[in-house]
Amino acid sequence: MTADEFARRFRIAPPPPPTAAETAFAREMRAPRWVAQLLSKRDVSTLDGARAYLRPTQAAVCDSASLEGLSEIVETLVGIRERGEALAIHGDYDVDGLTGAALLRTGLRECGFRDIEVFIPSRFGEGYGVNRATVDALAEKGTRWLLTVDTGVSAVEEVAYANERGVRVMVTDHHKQGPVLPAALAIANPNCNDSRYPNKNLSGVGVAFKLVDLLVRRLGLRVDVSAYLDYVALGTLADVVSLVGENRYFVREGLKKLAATRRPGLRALVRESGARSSGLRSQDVLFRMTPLVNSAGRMGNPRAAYELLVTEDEREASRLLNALVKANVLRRRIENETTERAQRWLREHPEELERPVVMVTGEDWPEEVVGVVGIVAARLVDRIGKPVAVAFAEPRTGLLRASARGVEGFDWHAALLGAEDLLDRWGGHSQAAGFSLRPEAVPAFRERVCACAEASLPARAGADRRLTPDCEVDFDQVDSDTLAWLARFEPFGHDNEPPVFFADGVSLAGECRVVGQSHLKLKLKQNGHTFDAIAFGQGELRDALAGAAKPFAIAYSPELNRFRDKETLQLQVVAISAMPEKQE
Ligand SMILES: [Mn+2]
Repeated sequence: MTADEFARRFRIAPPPPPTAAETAFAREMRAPRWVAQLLSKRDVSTLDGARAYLRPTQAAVCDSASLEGLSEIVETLVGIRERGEALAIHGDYDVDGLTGAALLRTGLRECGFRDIEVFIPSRFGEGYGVNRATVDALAEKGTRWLLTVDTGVSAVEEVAYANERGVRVMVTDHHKQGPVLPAALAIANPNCNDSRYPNKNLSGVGVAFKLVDLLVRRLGLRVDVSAYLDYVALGTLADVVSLVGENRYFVREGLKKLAATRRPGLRALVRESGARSSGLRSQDVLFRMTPLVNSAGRMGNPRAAYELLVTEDEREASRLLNALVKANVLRRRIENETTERAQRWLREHPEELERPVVMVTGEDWPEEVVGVVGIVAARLVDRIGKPVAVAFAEPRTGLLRASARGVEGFDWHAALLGAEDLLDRWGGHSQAAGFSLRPEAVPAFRERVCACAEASLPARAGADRRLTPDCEVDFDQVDSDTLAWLARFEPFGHDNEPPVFFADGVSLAGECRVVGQSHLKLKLKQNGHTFDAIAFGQGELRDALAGAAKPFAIAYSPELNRFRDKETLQLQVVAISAMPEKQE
């Protein structure tokens, strides 16, 4: 690694010092100044606000009845229940859609529904959303009612077809609507244009929870709906929606429910995650549980994951979990192969990297890549720092099928909406979307999305990556109290990222060695205070650090390290800067 790379890779901008107001607020709260700084970043500047944020209660939860369309769905369901008619639930193959379907199935059964059938689409074949084949299957069986979760708001044609075949559709979804709404019996979706529901960040499983909550109230049943927050936490974290407002409460409570869940499948997942006995954290769910649940769908068998979520049998739970573990190993292999394919494509088309939006169009890729192109796009975004779409030619249809991931400042949903006339199918959010198009439409599509990016992204996006930690915290202020305060900000996730501290004038205090694949284990000191530290994936810095003549700055977060019953405070080093940038 050259000195130049060293400098480019680690640009740490010192965070602004606390303002007078923040310092005063910290004193009022009897908290360290960084706590006030973090709270003010989250728009909290009063004692009441701080209490509500650090210890969210039920008061954060919005009234389920205020979600438009939900009351109509509940009334229809009450009729279906009274008449004992068959009901089909249509979910999705990702964790949000799977937990949503599982929550609805379990919740409706607890409310006395007997005849429920659940559909989970496959990524392979028809792909995302309601399709005609499902409608046909229902019509032939004589099932007249279809309830969607995490999908449906863009199924205009499919719902029209269902109406033709005598199947009435009730939509619960959280995706942004298109220009036309489907002719469903009712649509409950906080992201419909005219919805005034305050939480636009509700996940698909969150909407399902609202439905069961309202239904339980309507039927006057004594059902503890909070028991369903285990599903809500899992789907909400996996969908990477904003963890603010009621979502923060749902995930915080839901993680407790998940840690103590009685559902055999969820218990097996928690065990497999290797979560600490002291409590399940969002990281355990995001990095260990959701990849497993997702792997089934990525490898073409989402049903196994759904069955795991709802099974009441311990033996079946461990059998299904094993299947998921195997699928996950396979997923990892295909993901690596596909990443290599995409990188090879980019080497062969270097001009593509010059564009503001990068689109890889793989030909002759095997269909199995369909489950991993989204992850590969995300990996490329990480490296390139620009919006990326990864597409491959689907042999069955001759269409290019793509998965897209974004960067801040670029909205894939808006870009796709602006290119809708060139697309076959599309859907998604601002940061993650999927679409398909005819190969001949690619040049025009490229131009359209690149123009969209040029209008919205700063000129040198991706070229200059810097890290601005949240607040400056010197080593002499780091102790077990720091960890206790940090824990109050959990659960971490989207829009509530784990705080990153800044410390300058840091130097090596002895140990500095590479452990595992490429991690750096080191001892750091600042003003006479010394800590053990770990820097994941930064092993290549060892020589540069060992030879560093001057102190350096770090971005870090303190954590408790447990090793053989021994607990020590160590620093997780996010980045090391040989030469921290002066503030501009
Ligand atoms: Mn979703």
